[in-house]
Amino acid sequence: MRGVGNEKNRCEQATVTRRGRGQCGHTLLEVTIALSVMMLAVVVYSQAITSGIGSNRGLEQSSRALAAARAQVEALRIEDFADVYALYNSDAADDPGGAGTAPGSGFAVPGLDPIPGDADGVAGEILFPEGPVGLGVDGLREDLTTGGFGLPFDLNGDGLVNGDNVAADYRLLPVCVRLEWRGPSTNESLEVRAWLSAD
Ligand SMILES: [Ca+2]
Ligand SMILES: [Ca+2]
Ligand SMILES: [Ca+2]
Repeated sequence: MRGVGNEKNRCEQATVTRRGRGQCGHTLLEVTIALSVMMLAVVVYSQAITSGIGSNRGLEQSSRALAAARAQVEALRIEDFADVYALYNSDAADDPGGAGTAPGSGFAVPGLDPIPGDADGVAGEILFPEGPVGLGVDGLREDLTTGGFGLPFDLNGDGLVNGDNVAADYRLLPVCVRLEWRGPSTNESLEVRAWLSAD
């Protein structure tokens, strides 16, 4: 009888031992899965934070760009209207106060980095409807259909819409203030357009 009892105890011990190993293995699997889920959650959470930071920075840059573009349009409005084109075009030779004395077409915006390869190294640019006049000299054109300026239009009010240079006698002046900057993940741009007049 004692031998049978011992045999029974060994069987129970063996059964307990097997259950213990089974439970232990199952627990490790659960822990492993739980850790994996936690790691995934941490990764997703950190990506959400990074994305949020980039998004906030992008919005802040866009807001800064829009404010800068509007301020630039206002700066043009308060200038002597007849001089606006010569003051803010890209040609330094026609500057009213002497060559190279005018602000010109490019302007920097604090907090906005120019895009890689930017020609003048600043994010802001002022554009007018300019094109070849006569022997290929650039001038202010009222018949230019490119650039989104809303032309052709009789800018100097002489009743004609032609290819003459109206830089000296324009009465209406279409302008585009464009900003191109390096955003958090890609290059960004923004344009504000206006028609200036003497009034
Ligand atoms: Ca100029
Ligand atoms: Ca530029
Ligand atoms: Ca005209």
